[in-house]
Amino acid sequence: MFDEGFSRSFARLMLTTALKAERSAPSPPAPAALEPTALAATHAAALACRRWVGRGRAHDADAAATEAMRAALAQAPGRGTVVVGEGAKDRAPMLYDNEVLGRGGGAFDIAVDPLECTKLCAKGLPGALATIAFAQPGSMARLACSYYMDKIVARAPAGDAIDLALTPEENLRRAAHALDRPVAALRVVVLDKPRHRALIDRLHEAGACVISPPDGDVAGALRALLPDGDADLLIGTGGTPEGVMTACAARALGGWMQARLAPQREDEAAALARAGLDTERIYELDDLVGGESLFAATGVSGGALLRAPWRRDGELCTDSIVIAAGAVRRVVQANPEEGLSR
Ligand code: FBP
Repeated sequence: MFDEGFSRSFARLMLTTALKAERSAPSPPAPAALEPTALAATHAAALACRRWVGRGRAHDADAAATEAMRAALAQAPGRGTVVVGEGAKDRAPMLYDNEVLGRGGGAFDIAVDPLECTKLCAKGLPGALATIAFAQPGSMARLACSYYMDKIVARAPAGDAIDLALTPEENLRRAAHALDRPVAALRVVVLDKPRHRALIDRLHEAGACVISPPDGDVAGALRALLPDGDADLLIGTGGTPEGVMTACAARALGGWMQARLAPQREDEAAALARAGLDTERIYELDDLVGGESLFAATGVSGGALLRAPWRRDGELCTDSIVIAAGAVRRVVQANPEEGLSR
């Protein structure tokens, strides 16, 4: 139909256009450069839900944290896509999967739980956190239709020795060998959930010390990942968004993690099947987050990891942790108290 000369010019034109588009696409901000955005988002969420601590209103606390985080992320110097957000499994307020936030520019991925441990917040118990993680665009696992996953988390050298496919007893044995300690000296975090009863019994039987908070496997994983953490391993089934955020912390710290999708309800299992996701597959850390990442959290209801917001000289202060580029930073942020809801 067209002569050869025309086809060649057309192909050249298409190539030039594609190259120009590539050149003009804004480059993604490095996750570590997004630290101020992450800290602003978790700080705002923690302050917004502070008035709901101990009020028995989990939904209101979640909604306040979510709205504050959404407003803070709208100011991000880039275009963040929510890859996995908490909320769908409990029909709670959420930042929606595929929601795009920010002032435009280079793209980045977001995993988020504006209020991790909603129930602890509602009950006024320690452990609730505002949490977020960022990673290079396209690098976070697309697992939004999954609510739960089996997780195993550790820092080196135990991490290099263990495997989710092995029994808990074998993992304890290998971790103990790697750490040159007896199994009795190992500390393992497992959430205190009915589904973990048999696992906890087996770990006790094997001689390990089991730490069982009622909720909070992000904080539990940090106990096993941070260089000064007081645990050696986290094992068990918990939320998928929490898992992806944990992977971002693990990757940024040079830690170790594996996960496997573990649907807890029929609708979840059906959604995984529809999406063609394999519940046998073991996701390595690189599968969960394949690029540079950052994790940040701010304390909401207090606890060993992060303080609840507090007043100081007419200012409201928050306590945050940010993990990026192999480093852990503790950050106190202050806001003039005037105008803030109590
Ligand atoms: P929420 O923010 O949903 O309250 O999460 C608390 C938590 O304990 C997570 O840390 C954990 O991953 C998840 O719940 C486990 O889910 P469930 O409470 O349904 O067992």
